[in-house]
Amino acid sequence: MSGNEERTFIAIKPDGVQRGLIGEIIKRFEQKGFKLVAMKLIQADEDLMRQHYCDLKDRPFFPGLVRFMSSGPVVAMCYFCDIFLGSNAIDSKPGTIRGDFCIQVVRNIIHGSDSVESANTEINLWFKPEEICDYTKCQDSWLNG
Ligand code: IDP
Ligand code: MG
Repeated sequence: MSGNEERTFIAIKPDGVQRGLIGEIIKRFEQKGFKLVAMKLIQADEDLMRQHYCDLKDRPFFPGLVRFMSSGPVVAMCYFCDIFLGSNAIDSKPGTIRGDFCIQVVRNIIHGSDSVESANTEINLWFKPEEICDYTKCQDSWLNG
């Protein structure tokens, strides 16, 4: 068991794309050694965002969140990665993506699945099976002793 056997869904939100942070964010996942298996730049429509955030549909900020998330392109990605993002921008520690790059709760640059179950739901929502690559990374044997 390498410790990062689970798939997770990560999205760079419209504010991260507009602020030119795509490379900076991908760099962090890359240098950590996580395996990227799918990636696309996509302009999501409101329907997709309503489904993506369906757990939050009764929250007062839901309509604004759906509008924000469909206001520009997002970078959708799937990684083998055992971390889940868990805190809002205000509580995020320096060194984390939110801690380093944002100061507010809505425009917080990045989405990450919060559990294995939500990751699977989100990956199926954003990607077709044929968009997910199956390959071996040569660094696996160096990272997982
Ligand atoms: P998470 O992204 O840290 O998992 P969630 O509670 O799942 O946070 O909320 C999803 C997204 O909804 C947040 O990333 C943020 O963009 C937005 N959001 C969360 N709480 C609020 C709020 O109180 N007001 C406005 N937007 C919010
Ligand atoms: Mg969440």
